[in-house]
Amino acid sequence: MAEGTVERTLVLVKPDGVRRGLIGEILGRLERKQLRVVAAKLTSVSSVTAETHYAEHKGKPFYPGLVTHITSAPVFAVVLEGRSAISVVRLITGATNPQTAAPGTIRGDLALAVTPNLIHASDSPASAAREIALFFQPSEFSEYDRVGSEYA
Ligand code: IDP
Ligand code: MG
Repeated sequence: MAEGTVERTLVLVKPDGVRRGLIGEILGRLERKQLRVVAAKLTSVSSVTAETHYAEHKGKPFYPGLVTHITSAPVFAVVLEGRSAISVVRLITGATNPQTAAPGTIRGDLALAVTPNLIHASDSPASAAREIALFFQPSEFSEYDRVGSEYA
């Protein structure tokens, strides 16, 4: 079986996760999977950034509430790197609706409502590239040797 291409993906701990004090819990799960944090910051999302980030959902009934939520308090934005990082992070995140997300996933274990579902995770290489560029400048990335990286 192929080992998987090394990818980068954007994770946002959404305002509900920040306000509930779950940044560490959420990032801990992703770090223990051996994903590498290559950029990270606590940041407020402007309305313009929110509308750009969620452009694909414009016009849907939940869109206004989604923009209101993501701009309601800071998010913790992280770029994670690793083999098949995009699909691996989506699996650990769980289904969009926390009420049906599998136990063992972040949403399945820790959330209940749909809009405040703790975490955003890029869903494809194209989305990841677009979203990473929306939240981070090239100068915000760091390179380092992670202990145990020979097993990741
Ligand atoms: P995803 O975050 O699992 O990729 P998307 O379909 O891309 O899910 O939707 C983006 C976000 O919009 C969700 O994470 C959730 O916060 C919100 N959302 C999606 N569908 C609904 C809905 O039916 N009701 C309320 N909020 C929703
Ligand atoms: Mg999505």
